[in-house]
Amino acid sequence: MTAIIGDKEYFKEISPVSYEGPESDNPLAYRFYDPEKTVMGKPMKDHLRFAIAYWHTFCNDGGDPFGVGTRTFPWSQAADPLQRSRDKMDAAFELISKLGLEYFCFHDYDLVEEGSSLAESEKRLQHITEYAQQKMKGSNIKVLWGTANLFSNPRYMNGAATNPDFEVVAYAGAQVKNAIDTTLALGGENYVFWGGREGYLSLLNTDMSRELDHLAMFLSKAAEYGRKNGFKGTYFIEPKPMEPTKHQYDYDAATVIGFLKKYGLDKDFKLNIEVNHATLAGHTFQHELEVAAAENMLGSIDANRGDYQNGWDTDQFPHDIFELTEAMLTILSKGGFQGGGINFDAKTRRNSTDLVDIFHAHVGGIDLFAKALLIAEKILTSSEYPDIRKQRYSSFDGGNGSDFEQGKLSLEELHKLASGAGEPALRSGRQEYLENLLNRFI
Ligand code: XLS
Ligand code: NI
Ligand code: NI
Repeated sequence: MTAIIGDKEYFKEISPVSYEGPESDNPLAYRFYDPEKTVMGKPMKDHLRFAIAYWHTFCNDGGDPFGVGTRTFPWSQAADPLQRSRDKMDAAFELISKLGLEYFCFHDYDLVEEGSSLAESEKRLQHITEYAQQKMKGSNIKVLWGTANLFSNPRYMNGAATNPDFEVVAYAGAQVKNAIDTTLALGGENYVFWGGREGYLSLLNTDMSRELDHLAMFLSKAAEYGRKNGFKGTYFIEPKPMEPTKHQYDYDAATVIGFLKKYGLDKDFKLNIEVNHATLAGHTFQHELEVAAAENMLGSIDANRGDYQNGWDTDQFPHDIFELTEAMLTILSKGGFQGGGINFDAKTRRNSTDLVDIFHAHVGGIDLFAKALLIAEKILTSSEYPDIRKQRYSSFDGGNGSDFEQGKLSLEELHKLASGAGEPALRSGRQEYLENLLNRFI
Protein backbone atom coordinates (compact mmCIF):
# COMPACT_ATOMS: atom_id res chain seq x y z
CA MET A 1 0.00 0.00 0.00
CA THR A 2 1.19 3.53 -0.77
CA ALA A 3 1.46 5.65 2.36
CA ILE A 4 -0.67 8.80 2.75
CA ILE A 5 2.49 10.72 3.55
CA GLY A 6 5.19 9.76 1.09
CA ASP A 7 8.88 9.23 1.83
CA LYS A 8 9.66 12.77 0.81
CA GLU A 9 7.32 14.44 3.30
CA TYR A 10 7.05 17.83 1.62
CA PHE A 11 5.64 19.68 4.63
CA LYS A 12 7.94 18.15 7.22
CA GLU A 13 7.93 21.05 9.63
CA ILE A 14 4.13 21.07 9.79
CA SER A 15 2.31 18.72 12.10
CA PRO A 16 -1.35 17.79 11.62
CA VAL A 17 -3.63 20.74 12.26
CA SER A 18 -6.24 20.05 14.89
CA TYR A 19 -8.99 21.71 16.87
CA GLU A 20 -7.68 23.59 19.91
CA GLY A 21 -10.66 25.81 20.70
CA PRO A 22 -11.26 29.58 20.49
CA GLU A 23 -8.64 30.41 23.11
CA SER A 24 -5.73 28.85 21.24
CA ASP A 25 -3.06 31.21 19.96
CA ASN A 26 -1.46 28.60 17.74
CA PRO A 27 -1.70 30.02 14.20
CA LEU A 28 -1.82 26.51 12.77
CA ALA A 29 -4.71 25.22 14.88
CA TYR A 30 -8.44 25.35 14.36
CA ARG A 31 -10.29 27.57 16.77
CA PHE A 32 -13.74 26.76 15.39
CA TYR A 33 -13.43 23.83 13.01
CA ASP A 34 -14.24 20.90 15.25
CA PRO A 35 -15.14 18.25 12.64
CA GLU A 36 -17.27 15.95 14.80
CA LYS A 37 -19.13 18.67 16.73
CA THR A 38 -22.88 18.43 16.14
CA VAL A 39 -24.44 21.43 14.48
CA MET A 40 -28.17 21.35 13.80
CA GLY A 41 -28.29 17.58 13.92
CA LYS A 42 -25.15 16.58 12.03
CA PRO A 43 -21.37 16.75 12.36
CA MET A 44 -19.81 20.02 11.34
CA LYS A 45 -17.65 18.31 8.73
CA ASP A 46 -20.74 16.97 6.96
CA HIS A 47 -22.18 20.47 6.66
CA LEU A 48 -18.97 21.82 5.19
CA ARG A 49 -17.28 18.98 3.26
CA PHE A 50 -14.13 20.97 2.58
CA ALA A 51 -12.08 20.21 -0.51
CA ILE A 52 -8.65 21.29 -1.73
CA ALA A 53 -8.33 22.59 -5.29
CA TYR A 54 -5.49 20.73 -6.96
CA TRP A 55 -4.87 23.47 -9.53
CA HIS A 56 -4.20 26.39 -7.22
CA THR A 57 -2.57 24.55 -4.38
CA PHE A 58 -0.28 22.14 -6.20
CA CYS A 59 0.11 23.59 -9.71
CA ASN A 60 -0.04 27.39 -9.45
CA ASP A 61 3.50 28.70 -9.12
CA GLY A 62 2.47 32.36 -8.85
CA GLY A 63 3.13 33.35 -12.46
CA ASP A 64 1.09 36.29 -13.76
CA PRO A 65 0.97 38.30 -17.02
CA PHE A 66 3.86 40.43 -15.75
CA GLY A 67 6.23 37.80 -14.49
CA VAL A 68 7.15 34.15 -14.15
CA GLY A 69 6.32 32.01 -11.15
CA THR A 70 7.72 32.79 -7.74
CA ARG A 71 7.29 29.34 -6.20
CA THR A 72 9.42 26.33 -7.01
CA PHE A 73 7.42 23.39 -5.76
CA PRO A 74 9.58 20.51 -4.54
CA TRP A 75 7.05 18.08 -6.06
CA SER A 76 7.53 19.52 -9.56
CA GLN A 77 11.24 18.88 -9.93
CA ALA A 78 11.56 15.29 -11.24
CA ALA A 79 12.68 14.89 -14.85
CA ASP A 80 10.00 12.34 -15.71
CA PRO A 81 6.45 13.73 -16.07
CA LEU A 82 4.90 10.59 -14.57
CA GLN A 83 7.19 10.87 -11.55
CA ARG A 84 6.20 14.55 -11.25
CA SER A 85 2.52 13.57 -11.24
CA ARG A 86 3.08 11.00 -8.50
CA ASP A 87 5.13 13.44 -6.44
CA LYS A 88 2.38 16.03 -6.78
CA MET A 89 -0.16 13.51 -5.61
CA ASP A 90 2.01 12.62 -2.62
CA ALA A 91 2.14 16.33 -1.73
CA ALA A 92 -1.64 16.57 -2.13
CA PHE A 93 -2.40 13.61 0.11
CA GLU A 94 0.06 14.88 2.70
CA LEU A 95 -1.46 18.35 2.80
CA ILE A 96 -5.06 17.15 2.80
CA SER A 97 -4.44 14.71 5.62
CA LYS A 98 -2.43 17.23 7.66
CA LEU A 99 -5.32 19.67 7.37
CA GLY A 100 -7.67 16.92 8.58
CA LEU A 101 -9.78 17.13 5.42
CA GLU A 102 -11.28 14.44 3.22
CA TYR A 103 -11.74 15.82 -0.28
CA PHE A 104 -9.99 17.22 -3.30
CA CYS A 105 -11.12 18.55 -6.69
CA PHE A 106 -9.13 18.36 -9.92
CA HIS A 107 -8.92 19.09 -13.62
CA ASP A 108 -7.59 16.28 -15.79
CA TYR A 109 -4.44 18.29 -16.53
CA ASP A 110 -3.79 19.16 -12.91
CA LEU A 111 -3.32 15.49 -12.12
CA VAL A 112 -0.93 15.06 -15.03
CA GLU A 113 0.57 17.41 -17.56
CA GLU A 114 -1.16 17.20 -20.93
CA GLY A 115 0.82 14.97 -23.30
CA SER A 116 1.78 15.75 -26.88
CA SER A 117 -1.14 13.64 -28.16
CA LEU A 118 -4.50 12.53 -26.86
CA ALA A 119 -3.18 8.97 -26.55
CA GLU A 120 -0.23 10.09 -24.46
CA SER A 121 -2.48 12.15 -22.17
CA GLU A 122 -4.73 9.14 -21.74
CA LYS A 123 -1.78 6.98 -20.74
CA ARG A 124 -0.68 9.53 -18.18
CA LEU A 125 -4.19 9.77 -16.75
CA GLN A 126 -4.42 6.00 -16.53
CA HIS A 127 -1.11 5.93 -14.67
CA ILE A 128 -2.07 8.55 -12.08
CA THR A 129 -5.53 7.03 -11.65
CA GLU A 130 -3.98 3.75 -10.57
CA TYR A 131 -1.59 5.56 -8.26
CA ALA A 132 -4.43 7.59 -6.73
CA GLN A 133 -6.55 4.48 -6.24
CA GLN A 134 -3.75 2.93 -4.21
CA LYS A 135 -3.32 6.04 -2.11
CA MET A 136 -7.04 6.36 -1.51
CA LYS A 137 -7.30 2.78 -0.30
CA GLY A 138 -5.20 3.53 2.74
CA SER A 139 -6.93 6.82 3.60
CA ASN A 140 -10.30 8.51 3.92
CA ILE A 141 -9.43 10.97 1.14
CA LYS A 142 -11.99 11.20 -1.65
CA VAL A 143 -12.83 13.19 -4.76
CA LEU A 144 -15.52 15.85 -4.33
CA TRP A 145 -15.50 16.56 -8.05
CA GLY A 146 -13.50 16.19 -11.20
CA THR A 147 -13.50 18.33 -14.32
CA ALA A 148 -11.68 18.83 -17.61
CA ASN A 149 -9.42 21.75 -18.47
CA LEU A 150 -10.97 22.91 -21.76
CA PHE A 151 -9.38 26.35 -21.73
CA SER A 152 -5.56 26.29 -21.39
CA ASN A 153 -4.53 24.63 -24.63
CA PRO A 154 -4.44 27.04 -27.63
CA ARG A 155 -6.84 24.73 -29.51
CA TYR A 156 -9.58 26.05 -27.23
CA MET A 157 -8.90 29.73 -27.93
CA ASN A 158 -12.35 30.02 -29.59
CA GLY A 159 -14.08 27.84 -27.03
CA ALA A 160 -14.48 24.09 -26.53
CA ALA A 161 -18.10 22.91 -26.83
CA THR A 162 -18.98 26.27 -28.41
CA ASN A 163 -16.03 26.34 -30.81
CA PRO A 164 -17.06 27.25 -34.37
CA ASP A 165 -14.87 24.37 -35.60
CA PHE A 166 -16.42 20.92 -35.13
CA GLU A 167 -13.01 19.23 -34.89
CA VAL A 168 -12.33 21.16 -31.71
CA VAL A 169 -15.75 20.24 -30.31
CA ALA A 170 -14.95 16.58 -30.92
CA TYR A 171 -11.55 16.96 -29.23
CA ALA A 172 -13.25 18.52 -26.22
CA GLY A 173 -15.66 15.57 -26.19
CA ALA A 174 -12.75 13.15 -26.07
CA GLN A 175 -11.20 15.07 -23.20
CA VAL A 176 -14.44 15.16 -21.21
CA LYS A 177 -14.91 11.43 -21.78
CA ASN A 178 -11.47 10.83 -20.27
CA ALA A 179 -12.12 13.22 -17.39
CA ILE A 180 -15.42 11.50 -16.59
CA ASP A 181 -13.67 8.12 -16.76
CA THR A 182 -11.03 9.38 -14.33
CA THR A 183 -13.65 10.83 -11.99
CA LEU A 184 -15.58 7.55 -12.07
CA ALA A 185 -12.47 5.45 -11.46
CA LEU A 186 -11.66 7.57 -8.41
CA GLY A 187 -15.21 7.36 -7.05
CA GLY A 188 -15.73 11.10 -7.58
CA GLU A 189 -18.97 12.30 -6.03
CA ASN A 190 -19.69 15.03 -8.58
CA TYR A 191 -18.55 16.34 -11.94
CA VAL A 192 -18.18 20.04 -12.77
CA PHE A 193 -18.51 22.00 -15.97
CA TRP A 194 -17.07 25.47 -15.74
CA GLY A 195 -17.42 27.21 -19.09
CA GLY A 196 -13.70 27.91 -19.57
CA ARG A 197 -13.84 29.79 -22.86
CA GLU A 198 -17.48 29.08 -23.68
CA GLY A 199 -18.47 32.61 -24.58
CA TYR A 200 -17.26 35.23 -27.03
CA LEU A 201 -14.70 37.94 -27.47
CA SER A 202 -16.71 39.67 -30.20
CA LEU A 203 -20.23 39.28 -31.51
CA LEU A 204 -19.00 40.30 -34.96
CA ASN A 205 -17.78 36.76 -35.56
CA THR A 206 -20.16 34.84 -33.29
CA ASP A 207 -23.42 32.99 -33.94
CA MET A 208 -24.59 33.00 -30.35
CA SER A 209 -27.73 30.93 -30.69
CA ARG A 210 -25.93 28.19 -32.61
CA GLU A 211 -23.13 28.10 -30.03
CA LEU A 212 -25.66 27.82 -27.19
CA ASP A 213 -27.34 24.90 -28.97
CA HIS A 214 -23.94 23.23 -29.28
CA LEU A 215 -23.17 23.77 -25.61
CA ALA A 216 -26.47 22.16 -24.61
CA MET A 217 -25.94 19.23 -26.97
CA PHE A 218 -22.43 18.71 -25.62
CA LEU A 219 -23.58 18.79 -21.99
CA SER A 220 -26.41 16.38 -22.63
CA LYS A 221 -24.08 13.89 -24.37
CA ALA A 222 -21.53 14.19 -21.56
CA ALA A 223 -24.20 13.64 -18.92
CA GLU A 224 -25.59 10.69 -20.82
CA TYR A 225 -22.12 9.13 -21.11
CA GLY A 226 -21.54 9.39 -17.37
CA ARG A 227 -24.89 7.83 -16.51
CA LYS A 228 -24.38 4.99 -18.98
CA ASN A 229 -21.12 4.21 -17.27
CA GLY A 230 -22.41 4.25 -13.72
CA PHE A 231 -21.90 7.84 -12.58
CA LYS A 232 -24.42 8.38 -9.76
CA GLY A 233 -23.26 11.81 -8.63
CA THR A 234 -24.41 15.27 -9.61
CA TYR A 235 -23.33 17.36 -12.56
CA PHE A 236 -22.67 20.96 -11.69
CA ILE A 237 -22.41 24.05 -13.87
CA GLU A 238 -20.23 26.79 -12.41
CA PRO A 239 -21.45 30.23 -13.52
CA LYS A 240 -19.00 33.02 -14.28
CA PRO A 241 -19.77 36.25 -16.16
CA MET A 242 -16.46 37.03 -17.87
CA GLU A 243 -12.76 36.13 -17.95
CA PRO A 244 -11.25 34.60 -19.95
CA THR A 245 -13.83 35.64 -22.56
CA LYS A 246 -15.45 39.06 -22.62
CA HIS A 247 -18.79 37.38 -22.04
CA GLN A 248 -19.19 33.85 -20.68
CA TYR A 249 -22.43 32.08 -21.59
CA ASP A 250 -22.77 30.77 -18.00
CA TYR A 251 -23.00 34.38 -16.82
CA ASP A 252 -24.67 33.90 -13.44
CA ALA A 253 -27.00 31.52 -11.61
CA ALA A 254 -30.17 32.92 -13.15
CA THR A 255 -28.76 32.73 -16.69
CA VAL A 256 -27.60 29.15 -16.18
CA ILE A 257 -30.92 28.06 -14.71
CA GLY A 258 -32.77 29.56 -17.68
CA PHE A 259 -30.38 27.78 -20.06
CA LEU A 260 -30.74 24.42 -18.30
CA LYS A 261 -34.53 24.69 -18.35
CA LYS A 262 -34.66 25.73 -21.99
CA TYR A 263 -32.73 22.63 -23.02
CA GLY A 264 -34.35 20.24 -20.54
CA LEU A 265 -31.11 19.72 -18.60
CA ASP A 266 -32.44 20.95 -15.25
CA LYS A 267 -33.11 17.47 -13.91
CA ASP A 268 -29.51 16.36 -14.21
CA PHE A 269 -27.56 19.53 -13.39
CA LYS A 270 -27.17 21.74 -10.34
CA LEU A 271 -24.97 24.74 -9.69
CA ASN A 272 -21.54 25.24 -8.22
CA ILE A 273 -21.50 28.83 -6.96
CA GLU A 274 -18.17 30.64 -6.68
CA VAL A 275 -17.89 33.73 -4.49
CA ASN A 276 -15.64 35.77 -6.80
CA HIS A 277 -17.74 34.86 -9.84
CA ALA A 278 -20.83 36.17 -8.05
CA THR A 279 -19.19 39.49 -7.32
CA LEU A 280 -17.82 39.78 -10.88
CA ALA A 281 -21.41 39.37 -12.08
CA GLY A 282 -22.43 42.32 -9.92
CA HIS A 283 -24.12 40.15 -7.31
CA THR A 284 -23.35 39.19 -3.75
CA PHE A 285 -22.36 35.62 -2.96
CA GLN A 286 -25.55 35.26 -0.95
CA HIS A 287 -27.62 36.44 -3.91
CA GLU A 288 -26.27 33.67 -6.12
CA LEU A 289 -26.84 31.08 -3.38
CA GLU A 290 -30.44 32.23 -3.00
CA VAL A 291 -31.10 32.09 -6.74
CA ALA A 292 -29.75 28.54 -6.92
CA ALA A 293 -31.54 27.41 -3.76
CA ALA A 294 -34.85 28.83 -4.97
CA GLU A 295 -34.70 26.28 -7.80
CA ASN A 296 -33.42 23.48 -5.60
CA MET A 297 -30.14 23.64 -7.46
CA LEU A 298 -27.66 24.67 -4.78
CA GLY A 299 -25.15 21.91 -5.43
CA SER A 300 -21.76 23.06 -4.20
CA ILE A 301 -19.58 26.12 -3.73
CA ASP A 302 -16.14 27.32 -4.72
CA ALA A 303 -14.88 29.31 -1.77
CA ASN A 304 -12.74 32.37 -2.31
CA ARG A 305 -13.17 36.12 -2.38
CA GLY A 306 -12.62 38.96 -4.81
CA ASP A 307 -10.96 42.28 -4.21
CA TYR A 308 -13.20 45.34 -3.80
CA GLN A 309 -10.99 47.41 -6.07
CA ASN A 310 -10.11 44.91 -8.79
CA GLY A 311 -12.46 43.75 -11.52
CA TRP A 312 -11.11 40.26 -12.06
CA ASP A 313 -11.09 36.82 -10.48
CA THR A 314 -8.46 37.33 -7.79
CA ASP A 315 -9.36 34.02 -6.11
CA GLN A 316 -8.20 35.07 -2.66
CA PHE A 317 -8.86 33.03 0.43
CA PRO A 318 -11.97 34.13 2.34
CA HIS A 319 -11.57 36.51 5.26
CA ASP A 320 -14.88 38.31 5.60
CA ILE A 321 -16.97 36.84 8.42
CA PHE A 322 -20.02 38.97 7.62
CA GLU A 323 -20.12 37.72 4.01
CA LEU A 324 -19.75 34.12 5.14
CA THR A 325 -22.36 34.46 7.87
CA GLU A 326 -24.88 35.72 5.32
CA ALA A 327 -23.93 32.78 3.09
CA MET A 328 -24.24 30.21 5.86
CA LEU A 329 -27.66 31.58 6.80
CA THR A 330 -28.84 30.79 3.28
CA ILE A 331 -27.03 27.45 3.06
CA LEU A 332 -28.29 26.22 6.46
CA SER A 333 -31.85 27.38 6.05
CA LYS A 334 -32.09 25.85 2.55
CA GLY A 335 -30.98 22.44 3.74
CA GLY A 336 -27.29 22.54 2.75
CA PHE A 337 -25.52 21.48 -0.43
CA GLN A 338 -27.00 18.97 -2.82
CA GLY A 339 -24.15 16.54 -3.23
CA GLY A 340 -21.33 19.06 -3.05
CA GLY A 341 -19.27 20.86 -0.44
CA ILE A 342 -16.85 23.76 -0.07
CA ASN A 343 -13.96 23.69 -2.51
CA PHE A 344 -11.22 26.22 -1.86
CA ASP A 345 -10.86 27.58 -5.38
CA ALA A 346 -8.38 30.09 -3.97
CA LYS A 347 -4.71 30.80 -4.26
CA THR A 348 -2.11 32.39 -2.05
CA ARG A 349 -0.71 35.69 -3.35
CA ARG A 350 2.25 35.73 -5.73
CA ASN A 351 4.52 36.98 -2.96
CA SER A 352 3.45 34.30 -0.48
CA THR A 353 6.36 32.07 -1.27
CA ASP A 354 6.72 29.79 1.75
CA LEU A 355 5.10 26.36 1.71
CA VAL A 356 3.65 27.11 5.11
CA ASP A 357 1.65 30.00 3.57
CA ILE A 358 -0.56 27.38 1.89
CA PHE A 359 -1.40 26.04 5.34
CA HIS A 360 -2.13 29.45 6.81
CA ALA A 361 -4.43 30.18 3.89
CA HIS A 362 -6.45 26.99 4.24
CA VAL A 363 -6.55 27.01 8.04
CA GLY A 364 -7.90 30.56 7.93
CA GLY A 365 -10.55 29.75 5.31
CA ILE A 366 -11.65 26.55 7.01
CA ASP A 367 -11.91 28.18 10.41
CA LEU A 368 -13.84 31.14 9.06
CA PHE A 369 -16.46 28.90 7.45
CA ALA A 370 -16.73 26.88 10.66
CA LYS A 371 -17.19 30.07 12.66
CA ALA A 372 -19.82 31.32 10.22
CA LEU A 373 -21.64 28.00 10.49
CA LEU A 374 -21.74 28.24 14.30
CA ILE A 375 -22.92 31.86 14.16
CA ALA A 376 -25.62 31.04 11.61
CA GLU A 377 -26.80 28.12 13.75
CA LYS A 378 -27.18 30.47 16.73
CA ILE A 379 -28.99 33.11 14.69
CA LEU A 380 -31.40 30.55 13.28
CA THR A 381 -32.08 28.70 16.53
CA SER A 382 -31.93 31.37 19.22
CA SER A 383 -32.56 34.81 17.78
CA GLU A 384 -35.55 36.76 16.54
CA TYR A 385 -34.17 36.56 12.96
CA PRO A 386 -36.41 33.73 11.66
CA ASP A 387 -39.50 35.37 13.20
CA ILE A 388 -38.75 38.79 11.76
CA ARG A 389 -38.50 37.26 8.29
CA LYS A 390 -41.64 35.21 8.76
CA GLN A 391 -43.63 38.13 10.13
CA ARG A 392 -42.72 40.22 7.11
CA TYR A 393 -44.84 37.93 4.91
CA SER A 394 -47.57 37.11 7.43
CA SER A 395 -50.26 38.93 5.40
CA PHE A 396 -50.04 36.00 2.97
CA ASP A 397 -50.52 33.38 5.69
CA GLY A 398 -54.32 33.57 5.63
CA GLY A 399 -57.27 35.47 4.21
CA ASN A 400 -56.92 37.39 0.96
CA GLY A 401 -53.12 37.11 0.88
CA SER A 402 -53.34 33.35 0.96
CA ASP A 403 -56.08 33.40 -1.71
CA PHE A 404 -53.75 35.49 -3.89
CA GLU A 405 -50.91 33.02 -3.47
CA GLN A 406 -53.21 30.23 -4.54
CA GLY A 407 -54.28 32.10 -7.66
CA LYS A 408 -57.82 32.63 -6.46
CA LEU A 409 -57.89 36.43 -6.89
CA SER A 410 -58.26 38.16 -10.24
CA LEU A 411 -56.93 41.63 -10.99
CA GLU A 412 -60.48 42.97 -10.70
CA GLU A 413 -60.73 41.47 -7.22
CA LEU A 414 -57.43 43.08 -6.24
CA HIS A 415 -58.91 46.37 -7.45
CA LYS A 416 -62.00 45.87 -5.36
CA LEU A 417 -60.02 45.00 -2.23
CA ALA A 418 -57.71 47.99 -2.63
CA SER A 419 -60.62 50.35 -3.24
CA GLY A 420 -62.25 49.28 0.02
CA ALA A 421 -59.10 49.29 2.16
CA GLY A 422 -57.50 52.70 1.54
CA GLU A 423 -53.75 53.49 1.63
CA PRO A 424 -51.65 50.57 3.01
CA ALA A 425 -49.70 51.28 6.20
CA LEU A 426 -45.91 51.57 5.78
CA ARG A 427 -44.02 48.64 7.27
CA SER A 428 -40.31 48.95 7.91
CA GLY A 429 -37.92 46.45 6.32
CA ARG A 430 -35.77 46.78 9.47
CA GLN A 431 -32.53 46.32 7.53
CA GLU A 432 -30.30 48.07 10.06
CA TYR A 433 -31.85 46.10 12.90
CA LEU A 434 -31.00 42.85 11.08
CA GLU A 435 -27.49 43.96 10.18
CA ASN A 436 -26.88 44.77 13.83
CA LEU A 437 -28.32 41.42 14.80
CA LEU A 438 -25.79 39.60 12.62
CA ASN A 439 -22.95 41.63 14.08
CA ARG A 440 -24.24 40.97 17.59
CA PHE A 441 -23.86 37.21 17.00
CA ILE A 442 -20.55 37.61 15.18
C1 XLS B 1 -12.22 29.62 -12.94
C2 XLS B 1 -12.98 28.55 -12.32
C3 XLS B 1 -12.32 27.19 -12.36
C4 XLS B 1 -13.33 26.11 -12.07
C5 XLS B 1 -12.92 24.75 -12.46
O1 XLS B 1 -12.49 30.80 -12.76
O2 XLS B 1 -13.31 28.93 -11.02
O3 XLS B 1 -11.27 27.14 -11.48
O4 XLS B 1 -13.69 26.09 -10.73
O5 XLS B 1 -12.68 24.64 -13.82
NI1 NI C 1 -14.16 27.70 -9.57
NI1 NI D 1 -12.93 31.18 -10.55
